[in-house]
Amino acid sequence: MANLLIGDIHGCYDEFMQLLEKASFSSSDTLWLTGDLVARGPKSLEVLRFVKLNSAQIRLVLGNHDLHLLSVYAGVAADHKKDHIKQILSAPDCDELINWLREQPLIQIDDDLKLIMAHAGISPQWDLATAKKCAYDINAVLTSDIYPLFLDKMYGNFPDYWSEDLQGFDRLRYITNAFTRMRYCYEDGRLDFYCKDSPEKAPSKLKPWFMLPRKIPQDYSIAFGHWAALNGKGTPDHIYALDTGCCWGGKLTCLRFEDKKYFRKRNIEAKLNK
Ligand SMILES: [Mn+2]
Repeated sequence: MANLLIGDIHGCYDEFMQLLEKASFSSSDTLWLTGDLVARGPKSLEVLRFVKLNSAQIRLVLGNHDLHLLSVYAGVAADHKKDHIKQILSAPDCDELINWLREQPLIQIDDDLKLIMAHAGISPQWDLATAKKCAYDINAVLTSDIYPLFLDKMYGNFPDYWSEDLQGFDRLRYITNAFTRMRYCYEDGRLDFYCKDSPEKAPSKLKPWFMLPRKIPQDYSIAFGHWAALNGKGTPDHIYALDTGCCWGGKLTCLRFEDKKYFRKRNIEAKLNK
């Protein structure tokens, strides 16, 4: 009956399967996946099929690459060759996979476990009720008939500051960016999308989002992925960075929430090349 939290899989299906075995994943467990199931790694189609098939015991959030796949499918964004998502787009079950994917949320909250998960994190400007409402609004538009229009308007770095007064696509763009792309913030909570350095090298005016004072209740843990350069390190207690860059030759990480035990699987090709 364990809750197993796994970082960004990014098409690394073989490592995902090996990690489930290593963590003794069984039919009574719940898997929490931080999103970015697809792109970069070689087997995105296999990952999507597995997650959809086992969705009754999986809690998933969408990442920026999952949203990009939806955009390519909807015809509003270009396919990057390095993403290896062609297999998905030409698969016989493509429509079913995509329609299932766009029903997935941007946040998972378990009030008994006191655990929250989002792909990049939770905006420091949001309390829990606001985060829930914002995630709900993206889910509503993604599951509507106008979802291609939303995806077309989704790209861009602004607005970078949350306000209750934001409206329409500006509001939806801020929400999507905070949940799926955020790394650094200014002291006042404004988002930055330009700095790619690790926290030691970043300008002092920028702080990782999780180092700012939070409005989320202190007794809740937060799990997130997206930021492979952290390599799982440098977060405060009860904040878990789970993307350890498997698709970049790093590892796929699983955290068993009950006893905080970690399981890891190295990228298979990186292992072979060693
Ligand atoms: Mn990501």
